Amino acid sequence: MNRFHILTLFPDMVRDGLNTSIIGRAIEAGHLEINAVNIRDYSTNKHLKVDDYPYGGGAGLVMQPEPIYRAYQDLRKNMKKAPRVIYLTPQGQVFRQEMAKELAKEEELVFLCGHYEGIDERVLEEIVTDYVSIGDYVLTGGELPAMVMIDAISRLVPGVLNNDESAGEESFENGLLEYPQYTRPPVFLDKEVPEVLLSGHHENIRKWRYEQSVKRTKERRPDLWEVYEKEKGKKGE
Ligand code: 6GU
Repeated sequence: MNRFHILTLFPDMVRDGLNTSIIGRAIEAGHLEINAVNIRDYSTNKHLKVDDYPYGGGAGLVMQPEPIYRAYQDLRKNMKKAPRVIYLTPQGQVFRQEMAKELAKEEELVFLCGHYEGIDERVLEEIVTDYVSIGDYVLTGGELPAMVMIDAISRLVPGVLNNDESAGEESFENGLLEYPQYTRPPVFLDKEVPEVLLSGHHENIRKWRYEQSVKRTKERRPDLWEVYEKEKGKKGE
């Protein structure tokens, strides 16, 4: 069982976004738990204010440290050890499958979602263990990145995917992009399904799929292909 705590000003967005399809089913089955915490609930301001103008001037508002710190402490008191706290920021390390695998081993994770022009640095220094970005572009908040990470991590948690879903052959599992897939009908817009897939010859199918993976990776992700070739060299293949 994995428990995800999300500190956010938009808890409904995270709850609704993760309550569907495979992740929703896994929550229902008790493999995952999503605890979306509203940072605003920890404001002591009479207007429930959680942000203020940046010292030194500049555009936008900065999230204040106290409500976030109180929300974190409230979580922490129910945990045996200090959890990893992931702050979603374009200034973080870029999220990859390897990191998803590593984080899937953690029983509990805390995601801190910022908004506006960011969060007061002092609370980040105090509680954040990992700064993570989901790619080189700027989003309006950390909620979508947190949901992206939770989806990628969850499907690696035992029991979340069923046998049909968890092939382990998908893109990045072997460093190559996945081969093309086909289903019925056998002919669509005059295009036939590749004959080898109808042959029942498992070894030929395996070889064809590998070749397609290589071709696709070279064409679409030459950067990944370069890494794959280097790794092959190291393994002496
Ligand atoms: Cl994690 N947060 C925001 N606000 N923008 C991003 C991001 C994260 N990753 C890429 N862009």
